[in-house]
Amino acid sequence: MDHSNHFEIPGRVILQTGKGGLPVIRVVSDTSTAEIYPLGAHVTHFQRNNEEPLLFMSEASEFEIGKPIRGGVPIVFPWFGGRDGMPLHGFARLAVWDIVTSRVLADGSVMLHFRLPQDDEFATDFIVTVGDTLAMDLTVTNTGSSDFRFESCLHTYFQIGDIHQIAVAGLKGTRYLDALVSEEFTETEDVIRFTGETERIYQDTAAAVEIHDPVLRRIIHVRKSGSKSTVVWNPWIAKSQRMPDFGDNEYPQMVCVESGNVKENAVVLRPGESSILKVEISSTVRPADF
Ligand code: TA6
Repeated sequence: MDHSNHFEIPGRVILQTGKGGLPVIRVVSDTSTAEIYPLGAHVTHFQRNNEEPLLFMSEASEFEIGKPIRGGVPIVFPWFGGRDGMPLHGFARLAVWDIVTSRVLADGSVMLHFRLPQDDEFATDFIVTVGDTLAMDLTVTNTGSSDFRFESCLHTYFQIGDIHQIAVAGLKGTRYLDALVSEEFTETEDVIRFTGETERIYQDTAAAVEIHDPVLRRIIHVRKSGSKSTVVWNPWIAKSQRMPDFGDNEYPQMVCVESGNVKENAVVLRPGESSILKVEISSTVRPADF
């Protein structure tokens, strides 16, 4: 890891010792705060001033080199899901990313640029802009001499008031794979509601998604570009109990809405080509009658 702290900006970008003794970068914009671990270039916290945090972080998460962090925004790359003998969701989130630069922008937001340590086949950059929204750009460039096929996903864990009361809108009419039964369906409902373990991989959708939360009285907006897949996941009770780094009683307070390009939406880059996955997270606070 880059141990120099050239990227620090007094009062804005501060290198601290985080959980598990790992380095963490605390970011302070005019209207929000965030925390990013160089391990995985993992955004673990984003909170707009005077609002509840927008990202969920498991109290049971491990913070250890070589172990995934459970919560926030895991960067899934270069594959989604399991692969024989390889880490779940790829190796990018297990790597310690270099910090290229940081900057305070004219609107009072703060930008940080991370780079995955060099690989001959591809270059991977992650730019996070912390401000009134949380904007994340994952850029992959094929630096090799043959086609490069990969999956990617910003596997975002959102903080919610109660999984039983939220509604996820924006995916009506979209085809999805129900990963629990390995069967394809088309979304017929205006909103998705949760009554049990849910893991749906929506394909060929560029749609923005809204999480309506009457308990925290807000709507979370997930806008994206360069992405054809949206994954919606909640582990519910049994799977929560099977995950050692996830509390048995945490599932009501989180939902994953993941934006990327997975399965049949995987990306193929010819030599020299790049692709950018952009995700922007924001929220609208709703009046008491919501
Ligand atoms: O995206 C859903 C999923 O594949 C679930 O099956 C579960 O394994 C989850 O991802 C784990 O994600 P994480 O990034 O926390 O390891």
